[in-house]
Amino acid sequence: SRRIEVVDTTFRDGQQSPLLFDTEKYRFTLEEKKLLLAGLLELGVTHVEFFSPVVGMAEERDVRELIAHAKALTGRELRLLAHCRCHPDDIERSLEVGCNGLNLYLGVSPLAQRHNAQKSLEEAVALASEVIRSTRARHPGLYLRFSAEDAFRTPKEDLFRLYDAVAPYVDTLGLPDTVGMAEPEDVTALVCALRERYPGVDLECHFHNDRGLALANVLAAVRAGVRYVDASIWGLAERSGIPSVTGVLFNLSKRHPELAEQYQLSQCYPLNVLMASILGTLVPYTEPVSLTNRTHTAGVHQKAVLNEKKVYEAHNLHDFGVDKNQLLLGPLSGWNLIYYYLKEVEALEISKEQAKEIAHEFKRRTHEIGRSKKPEELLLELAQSHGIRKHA
Ligand code: HCA
Repeated sequence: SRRIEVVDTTFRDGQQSPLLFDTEKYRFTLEEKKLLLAGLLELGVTHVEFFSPVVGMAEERDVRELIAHAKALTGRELRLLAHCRCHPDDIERSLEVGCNGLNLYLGVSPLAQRHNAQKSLEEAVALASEVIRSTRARHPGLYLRFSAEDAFRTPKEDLFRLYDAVAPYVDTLGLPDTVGMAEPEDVTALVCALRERYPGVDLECHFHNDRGLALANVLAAVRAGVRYVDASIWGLAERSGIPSVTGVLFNLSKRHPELAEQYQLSQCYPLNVLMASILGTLVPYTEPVSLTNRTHTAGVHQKAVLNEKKVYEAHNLHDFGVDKNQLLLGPLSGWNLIYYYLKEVEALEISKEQAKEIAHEFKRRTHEIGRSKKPEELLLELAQSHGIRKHA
């Protein structure tokens, strides 16, 4: 049966993320890339996309080194892909540095044609099909994918015109939502149309998150029959990015339990933490596989979770490597957490009645929290003023 594969593009679209500028990093160092690559391979990712070497000398050197590093780290078969224009130079240099597959692209949406390709539809179709046909002739076994950039703003007849011309020579047709236009229903419709028209060709999706719909669109695409899903660590990519590798695996594995055999899902959270340590920021709070999703702040939630985690933790994040949860002591906490905190964490001899009294005062004085005190300091101060002592 069709095996779903994540295609990681942290080293390509990921390096186009504005977050690399916000953090004044601009690009990952080779050492950082090696660490990230090792993390991806440990998770079981086998498809990794790089810039084509024509992007610059530093990237060219890194791609060479990373390909050697990847082969040294694992005996598994890897698809090491170069993101390439339909340009013979890009193609030859990508193969020369050791890539064993090409992710080719060209846009024929009215805007892309006018501003990028500066070619008529017929010229663009002729260029793509000629370059891809001759690449296939020269490299019969090479993995070739072709994407029509901005597919969702391309009139369907133009998209078909282009894909009809290249489909005989490629393994996979890509479906990029370059500027985050699509809704899940649009995705379903286009994937179904492409599957019907090109039954022998695999499909790949590359969805940008401008509307916050990228992950929902991935779910729709896979349900409709897409095989390859582009993602990156944290979803880093141009503008607001694409789906994160771990968010994709976390969500897809609900309907596709076989992914738990294909991937080491417990490596998801460590991979997100690795990126956090490289960027020097926290794992984003919008990331599904995060400690944030096992953190509780409201008194009602904290009380319930103290007795039964499942009440407010519906997903088994433990399997994805988030092996603890946390209840944050703060202005919204009630006596249950205060009792738990003073008794279990601070090892104080305290009754439930005392905890309720302290909780009452704690609530009254929450305006001090964050100004002059941390919640823990205020609570210990109150416990002391109630004469509460450590266990003997
Ligand atoms: C871009 C290119 C791309 C490529 C997607 C693909 C896009 O930066 O414009 O190769 O499938 O989103 O169209 O990232």
